[in-house]
Amino acid sequence: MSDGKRASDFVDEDRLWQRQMYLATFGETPKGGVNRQALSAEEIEARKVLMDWSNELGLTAFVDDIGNLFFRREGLDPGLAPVMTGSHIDSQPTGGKFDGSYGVVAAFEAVQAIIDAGIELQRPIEVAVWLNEEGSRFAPGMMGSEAYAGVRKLKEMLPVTDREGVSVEDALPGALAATPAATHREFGYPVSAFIEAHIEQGPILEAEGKVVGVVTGIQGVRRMRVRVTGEEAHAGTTPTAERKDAIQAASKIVTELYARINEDPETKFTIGMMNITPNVPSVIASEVLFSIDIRHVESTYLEELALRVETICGEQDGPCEVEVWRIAESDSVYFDDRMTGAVEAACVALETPYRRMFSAAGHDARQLSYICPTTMIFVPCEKGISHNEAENATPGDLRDGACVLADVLTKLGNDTDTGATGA
Ligand code: HGY
Ligand code: MN
Ligand code: MN
Repeated sequence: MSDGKRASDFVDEDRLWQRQMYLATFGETPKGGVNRQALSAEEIEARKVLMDWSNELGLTAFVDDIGNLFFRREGLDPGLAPVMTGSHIDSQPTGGKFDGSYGVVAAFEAVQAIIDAGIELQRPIEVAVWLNEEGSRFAPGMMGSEAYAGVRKLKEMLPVTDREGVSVEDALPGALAATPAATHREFGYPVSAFIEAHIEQGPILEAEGKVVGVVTGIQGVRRMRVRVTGEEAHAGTTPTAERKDAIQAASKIVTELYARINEDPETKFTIGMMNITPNVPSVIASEVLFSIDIRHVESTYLEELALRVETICGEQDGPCEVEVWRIAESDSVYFDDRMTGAVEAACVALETPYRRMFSAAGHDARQLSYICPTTMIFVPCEKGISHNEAENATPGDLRDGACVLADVLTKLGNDTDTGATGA
């Protein structure tokens, strides 16, 4: 290590910001946001940039069968499992410049700072880029980290199609072919610990004047679909009593759901997607398919809410058929105290104002927490806005998060006690 300097001393705010802004050009939207959905042409171009950054740093690239990318800096003891850090680069269709991509850019910055500081670590460090975290194109999301952690099988993911009928299986080869220098790796490659940097996607840090959130866990989620089936008929000639109007039936269900699921202000209940068939003015709708996304920190109560959705759907006694099913469900997870302690200690040493907090948004770190000690570092975003093209953050906050990350990676990278940090 160069005269006692820490890796954080070598974090370069401008370099980090330039990388962040350059990545945001892939899928950039006129309103200043990003539309870089999983396996899209924009995301494939961005993956090539990550390969270039990896080459510039002398890292070794790996890829697995779902397209997760791993960029590895060797450690002094090749027999030790790596410490991993990273996030996702896919976005929502009206996403922002920072959601996911910050965690990848901060990871590259932290590794570069460790290299620039002349720090050799016992463990390898790997930058992980998880495929399809968002699930906006191929639902449900988290495909990369779930395949890696063994939560869901690849064969369940490959048939999933987007709105144009393109499947993951159709789209994946293009992404894999774009990074030929990445060596193939099996799922479940051993990992000693995982830490993800991410914007908070909420208002707390900014409101409290804190720079870093030491994330202690992620709240649970239930992702569901409801299909209401009626019958297409003429808008002008069909008597009211004979109509099987899917929009009318779905509207009743939606009103009931908003009335009966939202009793606890801590519940986050969202109907974000609604597809109507045939969706033309003079035909009575034959089908309404809509999404349900429920979040709550109390897993037992969350399950109660999912059951309540199913009851409400079952109560519908009109002429339309109603189906409801679950596509993804996770309970709240709580991160390893040693990992949150390591982040907290780095914040104290750097005199970076921080607070411990729970994540209301979902992240790939959930899946990693099932297989190794895990935590996250949050940084503020303007007014907490995210999943919105106005998403914004400051170069200084991004730098401070990367400084904490660089020093935590240095600590974990020399933690060879496998009991302390997994493999
Ligand atoms: O849905 C989520 O919480 C994540 O941002 N995809
Ligand atoms: Mn994200
Ligand atoms: Mn997101």
